[in-house]
Amino acid sequence: MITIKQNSVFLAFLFILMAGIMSCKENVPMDLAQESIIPKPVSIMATNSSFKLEEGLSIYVKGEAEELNQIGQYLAKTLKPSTGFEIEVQSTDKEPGAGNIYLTISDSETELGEEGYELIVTENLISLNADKPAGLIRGIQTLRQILPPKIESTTVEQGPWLIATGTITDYPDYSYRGAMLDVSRHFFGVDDVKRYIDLLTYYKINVLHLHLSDDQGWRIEIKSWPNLTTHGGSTQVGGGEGGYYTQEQYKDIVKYAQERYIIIIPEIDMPGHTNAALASYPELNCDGKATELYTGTEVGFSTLCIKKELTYKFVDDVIRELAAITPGPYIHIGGDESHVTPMEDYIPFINRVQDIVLSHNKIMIGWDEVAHASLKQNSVVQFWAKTENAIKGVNQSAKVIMSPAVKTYLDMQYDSTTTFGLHWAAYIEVDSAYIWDPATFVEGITKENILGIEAPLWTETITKMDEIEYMVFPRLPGHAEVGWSAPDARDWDEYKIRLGKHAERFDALGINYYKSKLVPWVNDQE
Ligand code: NGO
Repeated sequence: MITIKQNSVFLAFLFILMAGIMSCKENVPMDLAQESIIPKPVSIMATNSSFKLEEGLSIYVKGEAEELNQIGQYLAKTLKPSTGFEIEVQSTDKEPGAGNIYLTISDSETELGEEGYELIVTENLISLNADKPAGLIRGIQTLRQILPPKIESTTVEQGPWLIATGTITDYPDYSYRGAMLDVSRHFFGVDDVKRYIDLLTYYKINVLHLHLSDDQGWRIEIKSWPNLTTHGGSTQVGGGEGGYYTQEQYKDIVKYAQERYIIIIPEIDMPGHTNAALASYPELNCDGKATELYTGTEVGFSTLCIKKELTYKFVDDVIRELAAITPGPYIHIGGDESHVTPMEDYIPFINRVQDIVLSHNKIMIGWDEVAHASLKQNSVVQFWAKTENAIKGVNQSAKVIMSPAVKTYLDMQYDSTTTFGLHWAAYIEVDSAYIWDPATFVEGITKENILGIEAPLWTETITKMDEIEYMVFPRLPGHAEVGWSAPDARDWDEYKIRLGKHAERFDALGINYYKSKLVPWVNDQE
């Protein structure tokens, strides 16, 4: 039997409970550990409540540094279209009041490193802390991914903009996580490249390698050799009009990438894959005659004239001009498939080009064939086809970028029904692109030898942005996770569910993606 005293204790308890529920009616319970973040963070600690993003909030950055202010502006701009909020960015030296976002750089270095971050969401505040500015940009992508998918909408949407509370601590497994875009076989303008950069940013990729020259087109203005672009850039595969970037446009791309802490690596492919240059300047040919422009898709038929001194003046001019507008540390010199350059010419050519790259204070990267040459300290080998080449590189103490065609080539078709793309290396379904470990893929190449991974998109068959997106999504998020998250944290069966939930984000971002049957797409289940 319940006594009156017990009854009143019970009522008081009920009152406190109700008051509690009412006072935090805003703070809907949510579980941060259930959010689908790609790449998967190192650790998530959920505290099972929520923060609500509301009109009037500000982004506070600690200190006066212009770089932090810019990152604050980037976040404000990202949140604006869908929320409609005019978010002010203010500098401060103490923790801001409730309802705001607070970006800070640690006073001393921690385990977070170059790109790590700690995101702490409480009912009152979102704080994002990093050792370096790049970490804040990476953490902002996580913040975007734990907001409702419609946060990516380009038009104003209704909230509530709820975020689950807790702490995410995160940093990458590999420091180099790249994507490559071939703008030579088909040309893609500045706006397409910027969109590509935005999509890479969302998955914490930090390198965009641009394949700027090939047989079919020269795509970067070189002021001392103007015909390269006016003639060599005037067509593309299939005979379309091609195009090129002026140096000003290239600098604009570099700056856009830099604001997202992505480096641009320019590639001038040589001594093979050079028909566009050979067609633009007769004197670059051994016989002094210009070749015809080429709009087919064969490879391996062209070569610079190794024995002419002018060839090295040409290479030096090109690398000098490129190095001057490329703040990143690398220049890629191609070196692949030089089938008509005898090995006794190929080796001294690469050695000399390597010296030219070094003389302009850049680090040389080459496709795996360059390991036949004598690699200098710091030169990097990009493994794509031949394991024995990659091992030759490692034996010379070079670091390797892992781009095995059978796993990372984004131009490989998903299966035999895919409309665009090639399949010379493999059909690569979404699971196959995800299930591999760079550190065990090639016997004899271990994690210490590896700089990171890169997923190249060659564009012999790809003509527009929609087609780029179809080949890149949904494989790119998987490559991003292979580069960022440690192997023991990766599991296809768990990943495919997270990926399936990104469908709503792809839709909001307007991405044209391949709806693989292997993935449980959340927008199919509604
Ligand atoms: C190869 C070749 C490229 C092709 C690509 C097509 C490398 C490094 N060289 O990769 O010229 O476009 O395959 O998949």
